[in-house]
Amino acid sequence: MLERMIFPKSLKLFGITLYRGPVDRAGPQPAGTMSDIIYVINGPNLNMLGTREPEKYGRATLADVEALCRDAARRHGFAVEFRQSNREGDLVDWIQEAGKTKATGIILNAAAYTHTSIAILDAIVAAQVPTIEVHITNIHAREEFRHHSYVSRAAKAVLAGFGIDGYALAIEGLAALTKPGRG
Ligand code: CA2
Repeated sequence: MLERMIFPKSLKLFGITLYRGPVDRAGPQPAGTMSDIIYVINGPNLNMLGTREPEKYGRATLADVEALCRDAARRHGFAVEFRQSNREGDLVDWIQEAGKTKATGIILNAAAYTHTSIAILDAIVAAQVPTIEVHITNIHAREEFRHHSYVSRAAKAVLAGFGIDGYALAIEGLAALTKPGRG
């Protein structure tokens, strides 16, 4: 309470409203402004990272991926909403949330839903938030059914095959893309 009085969330000075950032995580964003939040959204089975199939997905856990993302994001002044779910609808809800809160970007590893989900594609299109698709493995060097991605149709960029470093690289890319005057 006292903090809110000393450091208000917004301050109107000479007709200009200044917003303190990072603003309330995932809270509503004033009309027309972009938050400094990036959503890192992970799909089904990625909670098992580091516990099975290390030859394919490596030994790092999802907690390691989160730490990596927070580190990369901090370098660019982004706050991170890091999420994982095994349910398609959760991914859709979070993409919508990123749109409503005017997130700076979404880093999305939709895992197997990449190859099946028109619902996730529709959510990305509707959200109008730059979305970087990430895959730990090179999906094009794997089974035929992994070669097609619905997500790619709406993604600003795609990274596949860099292992978990792809997440950090995606955040670097997002920072470059969202610099004023770029796009
Ligand atoms: O390479 C990727 O990041 C994938 O998105 C991973 C998905 C796969 O369905 C996509 O084709 C490519 C699978 C995620 C499963 O993750 C596991 C991790 C450890 C152990 C078992 C599964």
